[in-house]
Amino acid sequence: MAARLITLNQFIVERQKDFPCSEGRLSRLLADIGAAAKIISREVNKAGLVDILGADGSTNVQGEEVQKLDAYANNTFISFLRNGGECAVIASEEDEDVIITEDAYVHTNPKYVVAMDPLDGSSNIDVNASIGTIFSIYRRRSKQGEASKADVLQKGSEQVASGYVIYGSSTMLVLTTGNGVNGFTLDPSIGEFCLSHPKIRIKPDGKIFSVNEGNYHAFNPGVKKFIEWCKDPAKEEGPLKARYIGSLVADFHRNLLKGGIFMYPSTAETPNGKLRLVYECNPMAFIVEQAGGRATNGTVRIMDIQPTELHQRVPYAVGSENLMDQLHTTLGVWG
Ligand code: AHM
Ligand code: MG
Repeated sequence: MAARLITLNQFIVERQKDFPCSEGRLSRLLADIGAAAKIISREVNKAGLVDILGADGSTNVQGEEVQKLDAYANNTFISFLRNGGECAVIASEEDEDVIITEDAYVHTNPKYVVAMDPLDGSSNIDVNASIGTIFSIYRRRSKQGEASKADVLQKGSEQVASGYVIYGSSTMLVLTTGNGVNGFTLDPSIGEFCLSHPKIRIKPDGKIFSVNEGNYHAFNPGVKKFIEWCKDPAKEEGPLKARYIGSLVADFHRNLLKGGIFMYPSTAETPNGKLRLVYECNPMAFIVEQAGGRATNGTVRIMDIQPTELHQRVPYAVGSENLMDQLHTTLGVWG
């Protein structure tokens, strides 16, 4: 008998049964995110055929060139989240301030807020390498009609759900709602995300390290020492493999499935590293912890950091438990 096919929406509905008091509103929000991801996947797949590649000329709040697909992905997510009526506030990498979406839905009292990077790794778009969407869901804290930025500035440990979509050789959505991690692959023939990677666990011992070694000269001595440890052929397991795409979702996804560590450390010029706490580091941290791994800034668990700004950056290390232990032992700042 053929294995039972479970779509993302069926999976979400089945999980909802575990919470008898649930009103199904998170399920609807997750379904909206899945629907937006399918549309973006379609556009990403045909990006080389239509005039959607390359810069559209404007710059985002990080001072980076906005690619047309970035703007498309941002607009698509905002439109689905706004019209879905379950989201009170959206924070996006592409927008300087939060977008209050409850205005048209004050009567339904949306219960959630979403932080997202609609299209991460955008420098990879025009060379056809993998890119992704990252999202994070929190319960709103404000009263009905009073949604604000404060609703988004919550610690990662408060996340209700998080996930990412990788637009790779196939499109996959990886999701946690705090009860393990599951991966769904988009079957383009039926237009559905189908459960393909149930109960993902990250190996405690990984064999891959991922870091932009072009910045080696600027890393602090502890980070340099750890990189030398990774490459050391004399250790029992031999040297680790170096793999770096330069697209967080793709680097993270590979390490999640194969075991490894990803780092974007600080340098003297960039004391907070590059990656953004709220919509890049926290969602991935929730996933990796749910899969048995760890995520820190080298000193502190990422999900324990109180964000003070929407686009705040943090040094980031994420991956397999034993590699993270080795990193902290080398840096000398973790138990
Ligand atoms: P983006 O949000 O502007 O796309 O930048 C984030 C990306 C991550 O996907 C990736 O991990 C990192 O930037 C790579 O940076 P670098 O090219 O400095 O190694
Ligand atoms: Mg990004």
